[in-house]
Amino acid sequence: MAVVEINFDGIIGPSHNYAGLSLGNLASKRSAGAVSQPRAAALQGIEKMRANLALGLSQGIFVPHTRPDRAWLAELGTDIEQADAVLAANAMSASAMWAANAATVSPAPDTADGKCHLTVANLRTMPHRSHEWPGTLAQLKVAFGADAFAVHAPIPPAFGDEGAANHMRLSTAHDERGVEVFVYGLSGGGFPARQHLEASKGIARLHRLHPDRVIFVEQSEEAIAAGAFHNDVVAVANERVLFAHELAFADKQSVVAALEARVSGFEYVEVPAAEVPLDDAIRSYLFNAQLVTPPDGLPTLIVPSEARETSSVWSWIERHLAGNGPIRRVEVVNVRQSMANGGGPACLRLRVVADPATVDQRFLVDDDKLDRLTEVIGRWWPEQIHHEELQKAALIGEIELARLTLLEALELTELA
Ligand code: SUG
Repeated sequence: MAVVEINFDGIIGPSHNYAGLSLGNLASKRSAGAVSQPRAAALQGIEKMRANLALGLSQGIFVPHTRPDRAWLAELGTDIEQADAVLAANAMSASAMWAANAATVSPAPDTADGKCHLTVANLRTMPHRSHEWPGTLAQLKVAFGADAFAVHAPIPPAFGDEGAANHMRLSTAHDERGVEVFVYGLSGGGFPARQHLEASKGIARLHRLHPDRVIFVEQSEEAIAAGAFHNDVVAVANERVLFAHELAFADKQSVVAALEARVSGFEYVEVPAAEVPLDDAIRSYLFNAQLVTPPDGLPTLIVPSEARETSSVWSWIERHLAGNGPIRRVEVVNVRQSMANGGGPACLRLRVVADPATVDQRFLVDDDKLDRLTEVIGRWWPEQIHHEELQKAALIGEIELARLTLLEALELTELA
């Protein structure tokens, strides 16, 4: 089989909750203290994958991490029973669901050694995310253990790296040589800039990318300050198309010029602030959409329901579809539980361009496997979590058992 784009979605874990841990992520702050619904959340994620399969796309999964992360708490000299409430919430977060932050991926056509390179993200800016990488790395090593891949350890924590959420790839087709765009932040006003230029440069070197086919782009301070804590909240690329908000980049002209010079048939689709204010774009996650090319060839934007409910955004989409723009179809998915802590359709997935035959098949799904996952989640995932319950023994027991049951169903108990 040929090299295709596979979307690996993080299965939303049984500890999914609203602890409000992410400074600079406005949805996370808005939802702090709300009652979460892990079962409904995970089932929403499964339905999104089902919709992608129905479009003819290749679909993979990553499994939830061990929560609470007892090893991490032990490194801090405590445990889940004794830890103070905030530290306990940091150890219980299901944030690994947002697979766009799992790793940065450079597919084989772009690299000097013809391997698909993956660097696990260190996620060092947010404490609750900083301990994801060992669990992610363990999965990447199994899923991408074949010779076709090179899996790298995280960039040293001196430099923040948040993975594919700050990385875009443009190419005439997925299996053609591409240009990789690394977006970093210098300042975010009152909010942290999570992606550091040194980290991005390190990844480009480790992945053996040709310097002429790599572009480093500064994210605009205004976008970060408005709540775009990752570039994928204000921009998304697929094949020849870059779809971005007018205020996404510090120096838009140079990004567009660099891509025009390097990608044949490059198309830039810009949404002006006058039509969709930055706040509307961020609240609706118009750009945290999956921009994909299904086998029927119609470039498709998979947006969250919130995009349809935001009038400026939906009007822009309708005008674009009615005109002759490059996005030819829009699909709406319900991922409200994830959206409520700032994770849209694109946050939930990691794109890997590879031959599916080279991936450990346990990480790939079809409708039957999704049916089995639905059963496990429907039976074992907690229905709801009140924020004050995060340290309760009964809930913790339920969460640990749920994860183990899932690993058994997927025959992935080596990750237990
Ligand atoms: O890192 N939210 C995640 C959302 C990640 C979205 N990913 C991409 N844009 N690719 C984050 O801010 C919320 C945690 C909480 O509310 O407790 C959280 O971690």
